Amino acid sequence: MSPIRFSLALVRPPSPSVVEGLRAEAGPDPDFDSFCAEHDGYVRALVAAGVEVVTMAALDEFPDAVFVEDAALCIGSHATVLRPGAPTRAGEADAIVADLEERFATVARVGEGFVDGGDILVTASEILVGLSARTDDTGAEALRAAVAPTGLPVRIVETPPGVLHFKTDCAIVDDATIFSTARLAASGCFDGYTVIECPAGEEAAANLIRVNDHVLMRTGFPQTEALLRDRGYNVITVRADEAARIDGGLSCMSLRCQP
Ligand code: CIR
Repeated sequence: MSPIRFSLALVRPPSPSVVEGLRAEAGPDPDFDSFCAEHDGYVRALVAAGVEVVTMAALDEFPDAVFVEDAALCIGSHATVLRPGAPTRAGEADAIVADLEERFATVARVGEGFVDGGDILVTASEILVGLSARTDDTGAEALRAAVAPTGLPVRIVETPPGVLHFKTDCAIVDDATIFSTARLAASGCFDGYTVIECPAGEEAAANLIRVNDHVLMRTGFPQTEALLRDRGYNVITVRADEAARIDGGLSCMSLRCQP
């Protein structure tokens, strides 16, 4: 199963409550209208990369629900409903079940502990789960059981201290090539993979996504963009400044899949 080929992406538009989204450090609220405009641009980029985009209902009761990746994991025709680790996000799991059941042959659930989709990196050969403030051992072990039908082994690793999610700092860009910050790569968790290191000072660009023949990355990181273009990637830049105000990036705003 290819970790970079997708036919479908599920997204959830921001709702007005997104201005109350969680953030690790106090800072200005996102602007709702600008967030919507940026989300539209993100959807256009996904379409340009060749996926059909399904827009699920916005959820005003969950300010962070636009970050739909944290509530589920989709691999082939198997979906897994996760258990987001932030108390205000727990209900996003139940809210996504019907959308998954409509589209996937099998839907499993993580029944205990906590695991956010932002802490899960799927490669061609394994599923890496980064323990973090949102993902614990119990959740990671429950995920191991829930994804058994995919045949991919789960490897539990560490997320660097102070980094929200494992994928805040890395992304898969080819079957066995990872784009990673130096601080995450230094942990050795990508030994055996080819690693492209994120330029120092542009760590906020590391949460990019490979979608079919394109790499989608945030606008405003010229060294990263040049590095990826030099390596031959077709880069699409996407503005995501409002999501960044509440610690969101590109991977978390869609569930990319091939059901
Ligand atoms: C949160 O703190 O949960 C949201 N404000 C941001 C979630 C970003 N999700 C992700 O990187 N997977």
